[in-house]
Order: sequence, then C-alpha cells, then structure tokens
Amino acid sequence: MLKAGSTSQSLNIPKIRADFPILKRQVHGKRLVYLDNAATTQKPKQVIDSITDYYSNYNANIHRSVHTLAEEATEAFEATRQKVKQFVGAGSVEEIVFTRNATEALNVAANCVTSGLRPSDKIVVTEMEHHSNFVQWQQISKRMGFNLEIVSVTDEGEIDGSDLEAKLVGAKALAFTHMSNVLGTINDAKSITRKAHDAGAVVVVDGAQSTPHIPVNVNEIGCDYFAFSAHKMLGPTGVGCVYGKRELLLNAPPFVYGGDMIKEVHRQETKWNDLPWKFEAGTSNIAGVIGFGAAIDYLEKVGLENVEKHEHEICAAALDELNKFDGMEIYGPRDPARRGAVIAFNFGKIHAHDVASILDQEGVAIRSGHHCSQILMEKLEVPATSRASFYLYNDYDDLEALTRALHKVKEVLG
Ligand code: C6P
Repeated sequence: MLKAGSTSQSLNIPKIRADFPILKRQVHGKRLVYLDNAATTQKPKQVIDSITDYYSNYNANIHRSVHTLAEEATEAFEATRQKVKQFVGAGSVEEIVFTRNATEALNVAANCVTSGLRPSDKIVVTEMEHHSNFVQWQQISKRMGFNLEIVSVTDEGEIDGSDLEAKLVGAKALAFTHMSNVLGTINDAKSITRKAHDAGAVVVVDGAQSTPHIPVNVNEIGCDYFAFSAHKMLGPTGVGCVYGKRELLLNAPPFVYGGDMIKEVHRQETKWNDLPWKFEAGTSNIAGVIGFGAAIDYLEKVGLENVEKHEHEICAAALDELNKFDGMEIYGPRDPARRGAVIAFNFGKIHAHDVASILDQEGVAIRSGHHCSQILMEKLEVPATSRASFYLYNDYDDLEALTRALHKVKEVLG
C-alpha cells in the first residue's frame, strides 16, 4: 500500500527537506518533486553557505602563497581530503585525488592501469557500464592493441557470474560499476574484486552511484581504484575523486601536466609532486572541494546507514506501486534488497521522453533517454527508458505524486 503522508522509519525527512531551499519551489504551478537524483542531487544550505563563505571571506589559490587567505583556503581544501579519506575508508590522504567529476576520475584510473599493460593484454568491463567507465577502455584498447571483453548482464539485471569468471581468465584489468545508474543493481564489489585479484587483474570500481547512497569502504572492498562525483552526493558540480592504492599511484604516470602536479622543472627533466598532488594539475576547483567537505559533513550527520534504509523502504514501495500499472516494464532486479532506489521503466509503447514531459507538467522531475549507457540499452533492446531516482529528501508524498502523474500519462497517452 502506498503510504502518502507517512513518515520514514529511518530519516526525519521534514527536517532534511527544510535544509534544501530548492525544494520549496514550484514547477508549472505544482510542488517540485525531484526524482532525478541519479543525474545530480540538490544541495543543502550548509553546502551553499560553505561556498559563499569561501568566496566572501577567504578566496585565494592553494598550495602556493604564504599569506593568511591562501593558508586558510589550503587548510579548508585539504580538510575535505581528510573527510573524503574517512568517508570511503581509504588508508591515507595520499590515496585521495580530486578530479573534475567521476568521469575524469575513471579516466585517471584507466590511464594509471593501462600504462602498465602490453599489447594484446586483456581488459574486462561489463554491459552495465556507464559510458564514463566504458569509452576510455574501448579507445585506449584500440590505440594500444589491448583486448577488451564485455561481461554479460542477466535478464534479472545482474552481472553474469559465470561469464565474469570465464572472461577474467588471463585478464590484466577489470572495471565495473558498484551500482548501475539504470538497473539500480548493487554489485557485490568485494567478492567481484576478490575474483579479479585471484585472476591477477587490477580492479577499478565506478562508485558514482553507490557512494552517495550506501556506506562504502574501499579498504574492505579491496579494489585498486574507486571513483565518484561530489554532485551526486549533495556536493557541487565540478568535483570528483579517485581513490587509488598508494603504491599504484606512486608508480603510475600523471594524467595532466602543469601547475600543482610539479615539484621541479629542468630543461630536460621534470620531477612530479608528491601524492596526491601529482594527479592534480593546475588550479583545482577550490570552492567546489570545500563545498564537497560540507556535503560529507551533512551526510555523516544524517548517517549513510539511515539513507540506505530509507531508500530501501521507498524503493520497495515504489516498485510495488509501479508494478500495478498495466504495461509497465521495470528493469533491474525484482528483489529490492538487490538494488538501490534507481528505477528505470517503460510504460507500454509510450516514448520515455513523452512520459518525462507529462511528468514535468505535474512538477515531477525524472530523466528519460539512454542514461549514457547505450551498451545496456542495446542489451535491453530499447532506445530509451524513463528513470525515477530517489534520495534522502524524497518522501512518500513524492512517490504518490509520481504515481498520480503516471496515471495522468496513461490518461493522456495510454
Ligand atoms: N550518471 C546519470 O544520469 P559524472 O557525470 O562524471 O559526474 O558521472 C559519470 C557517471 C559515472 N558512472 C555512473 C554509474 C554514472 O551514473 C555517472 C553519471 C548520470 O545517470 C549522468 S549521465
């Protein structure tokens, strides 16, 4: 039963919602119901204020000048690195590299991994990868003569275990997503990593969709690289992060040259900066990183375990509600315990963009399209899906608004 108006068992949602100014706005005269969190999340005032505070009170470049503003900015920037390290369970701040987004983070990881490979070495990815964890492997493989293999996804939306094991034989690298941005599938990153390591492969995990929603510990997972974006976890756009094991980062070449990644330059030789700055060329997104720190503070205060529980409850309720519609096809695991609160669906023969447009008229924001996952769309044999994705500020009223708007779609186009 849909529980509009009922309270979450895990989170104080009215209190959380009060922190997000944007949730007060109206769209087409209706209350905004924001269900596009897999694309990007809204920002609490604590994050917005931290950015305003930096620009208003201590704006300066970092790691360079000795004046007070520069020292304050450097301290705040590096404090975020410490927070990120703790948030994902890394061993040291040297292993936390800031990038522009998860995409760049995954490209840094691919650059590190492939620098140690030889032509005809095997790299393995899966059919459920976002383009950001697929295209660089494909392109580098073409350029360097690596052999790229793609592990199948089952009809239940899971990585096919036997195909994975078969493809891992002789593989030098495995890159896979922790949580699918389309299917919602949460992969058992720890056991997949163990299998890949047993086969002798280096492991890159795309944590863009998992890190905001479930507790992550890179040390427990045991992976070699782990990438994510601030903007999907209440932080600003323009900031991402890649965790890499210290030894691997030390031995890998830089990704971008110039600025902060340099220790010494001579006419014939250049010495790289220490970790993690060796991978942070040019002036970083200082305000963004400081805002990311405030986002982590916010999430830690709420508690990722509580976020996970709440999303599990609301995902199970949403699956129940959507399944009541005739002609509704939902992708990904049927068991809510196997997935996060990202629900991709098609509604009869109605085009996903038409569904999203009518929902928008009702104030409900979802995404439609291929979700930058065209290999998976090909597998699902659809050009596009609609996708509703939930976060810590979504309540049962939001779910009711979604189902009400879907009834409207049926009325208008069904
Ligand atoms: N997915 C979505 O609507 P960036 O854009 O670099 O911050 O994140 C890239 C990325 C990498 N991996 C996964 C699994 C992702 O979902 C994303 C971003 C958004 O699904 C925008 S395309």
